[in-house]
Amino acid sequence: MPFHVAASAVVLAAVSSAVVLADDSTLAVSSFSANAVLTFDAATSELLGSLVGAPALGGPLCARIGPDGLLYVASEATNSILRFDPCDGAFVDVFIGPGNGLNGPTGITWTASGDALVPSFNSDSVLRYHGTTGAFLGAFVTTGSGGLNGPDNGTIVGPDGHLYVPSYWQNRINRYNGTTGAFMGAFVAAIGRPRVLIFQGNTLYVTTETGDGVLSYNATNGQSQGFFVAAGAGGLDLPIGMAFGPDGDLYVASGSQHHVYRYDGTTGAAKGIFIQGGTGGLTTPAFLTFLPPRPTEDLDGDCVVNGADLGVLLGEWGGAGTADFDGSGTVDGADLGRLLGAWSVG
Ligand SMILES: [Ca+2]
Ligand SMILES: [Ca+2]
Ligand SMILES: [Ca+2]
Repeated sequence: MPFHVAASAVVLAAVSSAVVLADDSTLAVSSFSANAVLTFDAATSELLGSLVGAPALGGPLCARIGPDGLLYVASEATNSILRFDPCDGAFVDVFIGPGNGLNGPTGITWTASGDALVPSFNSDSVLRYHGTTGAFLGAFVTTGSGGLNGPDNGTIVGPDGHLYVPSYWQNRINRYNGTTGAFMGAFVAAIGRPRVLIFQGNTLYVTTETGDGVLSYNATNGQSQGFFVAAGAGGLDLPIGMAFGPDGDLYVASGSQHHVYRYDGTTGAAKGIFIQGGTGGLTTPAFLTFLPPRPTEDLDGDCVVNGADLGVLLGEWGGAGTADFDGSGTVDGADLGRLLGAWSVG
């Protein structure tokens, strides 16, 4: 389990230098053709390992942190939505299994009321599931509504609460009512093979496979703002996965070259290849997700905040130490309160 080994190495480093924990972010990359979700150090791009233990991971597309803090992975080839612990990469459970309406699930997103919505690529619909139990609640967007054809992995509930669906074969981004699922019209009427959508500020960013770049739109009215990452910038071809990093840069993955490229998050200017295609078997990087750093209250780095961490804190009581969460210079009751507040996280 290489992911665990790498995580332990980070912890050992943290013991000698508490600063290491502050830059502990991980980039998860769904490697569609390798049937794996690989993890990389977000600062150095070093390969850490992969999500482990899933019984049936095939053709992973969207991998998104859910309302419960777990990592949800759409496993298209096995008609499943799987859950993983984003801290140690361990498999948690099958949240939605085959036979619940799924026919090529590409993504997952959540309504304001907490239901999970899953685009089903081959049935041209978006299905609704109970957000806690995963129970199938029927079609949210019915088959072919608004001409939907190939709802893809960037499907997401936008800042206005409505559902935005990249309709792959239709070359369009459709909008559906976030409460009823009713078609509201094409938000973007013409875009070549749209894949991943990101709302940031008042801008909608979209990877376009055939456009070889990242297009940008006014997030309120869909008005085009042109290319943010120009066609072919830095060598980019067939972009699919995309995410903004904690450093503010935009990371964009090429489905044909298998690289993860890096672009200035403000100007869109190319900054080179961040992860080389083939690293750790990386092929067809279809989705990028930056995972939250491990909670600082997890002092021993085992991804659980429990008595072991309390023991570390008590051992430092009254002095300086890694348990001085608030930086007051002393490990005391305020730090204890924080640890107890984070208890059993992981
Ligand atoms: Ca279709
Ligand atoms: Ca711990
Ligand atoms: Ca303190």
